[in-house]
Amino acid sequence: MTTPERLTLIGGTGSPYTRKMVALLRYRRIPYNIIWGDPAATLDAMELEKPKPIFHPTFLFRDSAGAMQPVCDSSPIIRRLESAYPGRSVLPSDPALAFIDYLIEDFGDEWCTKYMFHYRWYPTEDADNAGTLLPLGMDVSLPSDLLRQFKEIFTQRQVGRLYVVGSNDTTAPVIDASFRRFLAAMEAHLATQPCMLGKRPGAGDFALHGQLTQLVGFDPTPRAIAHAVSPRTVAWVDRMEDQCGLEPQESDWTPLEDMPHSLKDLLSEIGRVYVPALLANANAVEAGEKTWESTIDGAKWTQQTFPYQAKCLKWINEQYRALTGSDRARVDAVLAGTGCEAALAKP
Ligand SMILES: N[C@@H](CCC(=O)N[C@@H](CS)C(=O)NCC(=O)O)C(=O)O
Repeated sequence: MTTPERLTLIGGTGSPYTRKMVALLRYRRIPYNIIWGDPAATLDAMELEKPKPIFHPTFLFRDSAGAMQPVCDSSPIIRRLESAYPGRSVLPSDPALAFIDYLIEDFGDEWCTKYMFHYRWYPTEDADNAGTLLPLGMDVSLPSDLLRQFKEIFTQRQVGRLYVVGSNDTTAPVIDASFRRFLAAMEAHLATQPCMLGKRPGAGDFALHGQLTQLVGFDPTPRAIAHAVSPRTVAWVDRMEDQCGLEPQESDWTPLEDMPHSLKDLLSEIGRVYVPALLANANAVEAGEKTWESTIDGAKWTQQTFPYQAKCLKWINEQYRALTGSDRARVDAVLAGTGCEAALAKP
């Protein structure tokens, strides 16, 4: 009997998407080999062609001809793994619930990452921490003089990129207020059930977990905020790291109609900050503008246009339109008054 091949991925300890996927692989009991390192350098050493764009993590999938294909982007990879490895699904079987999970996953990947990047490089103390630890995460034996050089170059580059995600002196208080409201919503929600949509994790839990491994476990400023605002979230991040011992049942998804009110608070945060950003970004992509400006939570927001996030909005709408009329009505009832409805108005 041949043992099935272990799945290989390349990524970093300081990468929220790597941590999202490692936790997911553990929960799904998918045998994996992780190579801690830079995907581009690792693929070069393996003489494999690099995907464009290349991200942490990069997965290696064998194609039908038996060749290794490097693949990036966690959300489609999650769907691919669902068909390749049956059981312990992270996608709720109720399509209406699956839509809410999708929305939470997208928010985790695309908005919570703003908390992550902002706190990592905006406060001096955090930039100093990341500048030292990220290169060491790639090579713990890095000689000290090289570490100093890397730290300087890398910190300068990342701090210089803050404006790209919309982090600046004007938006810093908006990002901070959003992070605190998000944590307060998590605190209330986790007091009612251990996962976002019941007693078993969905893709959305893993997306939030990935970003929170950094916000709680790596960067000092958001760590202190998380400990002060939501001890339940702090404990949740550690538990989510390895859920291989959970035996999920179908009944562990909370029926949409029985969700605690705290889910609404989480969705309201998505509607308050992420949905306006998605809409303004999509308009900018349509108009061919390289940057966009909008009002988010009452403050002026400027950032670079991301074609990828216009696709996110399109995918959300495709998922929504694929629902039957009655499931759409169930989703509408949950989203009513959260501000998320505005994302679904695109033709
Ligand atoms: N949508 C992608 C995003 C992954 C991503 O943005 N990864 C970051 C690191 S956490 C990255 O590799 N950025 C490119 C770079 O830093 O050069 C996913 O879900 O996997």
